[in-house]
Amino acid sequence: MSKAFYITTPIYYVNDKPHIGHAYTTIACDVLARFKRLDGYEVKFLTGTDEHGQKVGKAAADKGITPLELCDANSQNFRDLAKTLGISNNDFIRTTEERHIKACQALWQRLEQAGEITIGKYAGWYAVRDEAFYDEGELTKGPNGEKIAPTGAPVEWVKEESYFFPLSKWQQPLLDFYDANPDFIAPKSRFNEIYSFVKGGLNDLSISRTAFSWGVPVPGNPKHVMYVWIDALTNYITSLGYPDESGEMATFWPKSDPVAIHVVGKDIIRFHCVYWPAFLMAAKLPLPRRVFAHGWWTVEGQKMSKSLGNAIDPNMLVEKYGLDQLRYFIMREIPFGNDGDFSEAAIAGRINSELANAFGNLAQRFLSFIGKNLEGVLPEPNAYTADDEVLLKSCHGLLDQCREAMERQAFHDVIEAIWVVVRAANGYVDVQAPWALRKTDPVRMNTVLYVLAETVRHLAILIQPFVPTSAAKMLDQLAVPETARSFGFLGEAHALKGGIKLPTPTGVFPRYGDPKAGPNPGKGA
Ligand code: ME8
Repeated sequence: MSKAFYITTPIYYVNDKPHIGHAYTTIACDVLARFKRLDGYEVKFLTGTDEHGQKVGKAAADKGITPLELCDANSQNFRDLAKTLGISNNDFIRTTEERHIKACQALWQRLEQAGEITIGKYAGWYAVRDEAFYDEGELTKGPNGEKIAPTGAPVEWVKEESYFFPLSKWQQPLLDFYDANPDFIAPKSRFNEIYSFVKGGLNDLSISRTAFSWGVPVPGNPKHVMYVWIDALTNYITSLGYPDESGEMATFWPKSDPVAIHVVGKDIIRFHCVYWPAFLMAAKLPLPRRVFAHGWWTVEGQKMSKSLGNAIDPNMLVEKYGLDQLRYFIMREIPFGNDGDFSEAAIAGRINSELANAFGNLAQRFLSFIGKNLEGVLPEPNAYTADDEVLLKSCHGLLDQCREAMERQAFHDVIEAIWVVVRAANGYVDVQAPWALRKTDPVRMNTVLYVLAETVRHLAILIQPFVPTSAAKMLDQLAVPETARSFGFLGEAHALKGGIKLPTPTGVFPRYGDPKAGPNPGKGA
């Protein structure tokens, strides 16, 4: 039976244009999904758009269109982005879909039947921009003396009939759960942040609104629509077919040994690490395995904002630098979990030093040498020297290292482990100098070229999740069949056969020119 793995991005609000921040989360999830598939898992990968709430209602009204018209247009931008980024999601959910409304209402009824929903009156502060409630004590004064939320969003006093979820009652069960599952929230700093937040006490949560109607109607009382976060979080099980608990629910949301990982930005951890597990516990449904909250990108040292107009369009980056180049950079530049800064100088630098010079050249040099001098035939190896054994051993040990880092969602560590071998292989070329051996010791030259080919085969197989198109080109050039590119083919048992004919090599990772003036190197790369 195959192992299951479920990976989700947040569902993005449709009132924003997709930018580098959204691309980041989605690419990270795609890398994980691809890694797990190559490692033999049955993977479900979900992304989508969050389409209800007061914010969307208001934005549509401002434009003079219906909320659904706004959602249709803007949801498509996220779907198109996923395509541009080469994302391998198996489902794209929209919260306005019938299947989702059905799932939300089923979850609501289940909570109601469990005695977890009561009706009362809500009076308090609400920030439409954040779609979040705030306590008086959390508010500060804005520039004009008005009250603002900790995020800087304006708040309004809301007083209306509302349904409530008794979140306070779940304080201790949540703390017990965190204690028993210290890996539920990653990285550790976020775990600590949530733990102390919950320890500080929880207020019951208003979970319905009557002031607007753009939402999922509360079953039996359609004057109310559900609070947008109860609606949004439910998407993770809607996609699995909930309320039907067989099928994908049984596979990807199992009763024990959870397999789901939610990757989110650090801005929305409270919703994912406090509300979501509390709703699930109250509904007596299983919990996901982990919420990983990554850090925040700034751009050229500045926070991205609508007013500054500095949000970076990922489509532009793909056009300018190439898709794999962007995917590699974004996963390499900052340790996953930390904040980071996006700069064009940094992406150009990594493309040239790491992809073009280090990895691209490693493959290109020996492949064109074989093409020119050996009629493109991969030579048979002879007896291995200690240097050969060391390099091959480091290749054979890579999968375990990558797996271990991937279990922690430490993408940067996976890349670094691969690059340790890239650097070792370049050092090996310098020491062995195969080009000089052609005249002096062709037998030894054959072995060196073979060891390099076998090394690049390992590196290219393992780097596929990050740079799928380029890795595929590299594997094509080594004549590795498409059916022999999963992690099961790593190691000696599936080593390349000497004597095979290799296709004419072409460069896989071109250099990027002057970032301001240069031609696009990534095109077609
Ligand atoms: O919060 N740096 O949607 P959203 C890194 N609909 N990541 C960033 C980023 C940045 N500067 N800006 C955005 C919502 N992100 C809800 C989610 S889930 C049930 C509902 C990414 O459109 C990051 O993943 O505001 C963040 O959590 C997400 O976009 C917020 O997307």
